[in-house]
Amino acid sequence: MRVYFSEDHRRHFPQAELYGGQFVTPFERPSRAEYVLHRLKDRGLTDIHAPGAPDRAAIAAMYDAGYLTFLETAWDQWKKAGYAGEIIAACFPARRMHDTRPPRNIDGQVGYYALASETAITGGTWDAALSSAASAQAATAHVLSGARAAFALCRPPGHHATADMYGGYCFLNNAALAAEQMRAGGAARVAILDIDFHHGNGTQDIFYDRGDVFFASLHGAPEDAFPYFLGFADETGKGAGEGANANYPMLPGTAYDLWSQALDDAIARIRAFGAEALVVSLGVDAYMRDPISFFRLDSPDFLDAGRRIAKLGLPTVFCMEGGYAIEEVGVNTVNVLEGFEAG
Ligand code: Q9C
Ligand code: ZN
Repeated sequence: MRVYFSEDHRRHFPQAELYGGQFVTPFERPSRAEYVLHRLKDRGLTDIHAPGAPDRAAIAAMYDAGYLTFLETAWDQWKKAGYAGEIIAACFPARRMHDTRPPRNIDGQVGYYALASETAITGGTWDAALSSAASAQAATAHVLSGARAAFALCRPPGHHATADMYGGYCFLNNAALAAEQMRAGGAARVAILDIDFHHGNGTQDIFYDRGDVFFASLHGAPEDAFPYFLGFADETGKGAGEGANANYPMLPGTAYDLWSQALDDAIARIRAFGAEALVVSLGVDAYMRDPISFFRLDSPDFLDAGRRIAKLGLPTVFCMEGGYAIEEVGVNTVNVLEGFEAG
């Protein structure tokens, strides 16, 4: 399986994540990608390519123009305001306040475009986010040209990003861009399967009223897990998208016996939907030793999950999402890919 990866991911490396009332070294850090890359090479998956330039038109078509301008200019604005630290959101348009009037002031803009405050923006964040999107786009182009599957080793991840909000370590929704590209490339119906521990709120939001893109997410129940305010089982889509959204919220301590039942159900739904192409949001934070998550999957379970996903028989793009048990991120991620190739 071909892999797309950009070294530019390193340009996003904030010093700070707001966690438990303290600033800590971000869980989402550059070494995550290095561990995945190392494991790929160890296992003989050495067909690794740099993605080339991102397709900016495809990004502009999916995204809010004000949001893209914000991401591109936020660091300069922040510096001009005289701030010494990294960009962290500290105010939000909360209930009964205006959430459709972007402020002129940079602090206001940050709160307006952020969905959470754990995610810092630095001088290299925008270029890194673009390079991550470029990997997803290149992997998708490769699959559209006839390959069975490709892996986009995206960093930063994407599935929490909506068309106009960043957060949860995400800025551009790589999997959503891949799915839309599959549609443009001729797949009448596309499915996105999100196995990251966290609900893919951004992906769900982008396609919620669309009947041509099915979204299924396996995740920690919103009552207990970030992003807290979306991902309930009764979110089934709206308008033309009614029935094209499937959430599988699960409780703390969920292990592979239950998780794999949800996976099988999601796979059956994708088959019934008639998807012609598949995008997998490949997070491995469902792992038992993940430091910020509460499922109990073990490394061999990821092999089995890959095998089950392969049974769909669809052209498939894998986009890297989360996974924070740093040293095991490589093994678990590549296990999904190897399971898929064996299945
Ligand atoms: N106390 C991804 O896996 N912080 N993002 C949660 C928990 C945000 C995860 C705080 C986690 C975001 C791509
Ligand atoms: Zn996650």
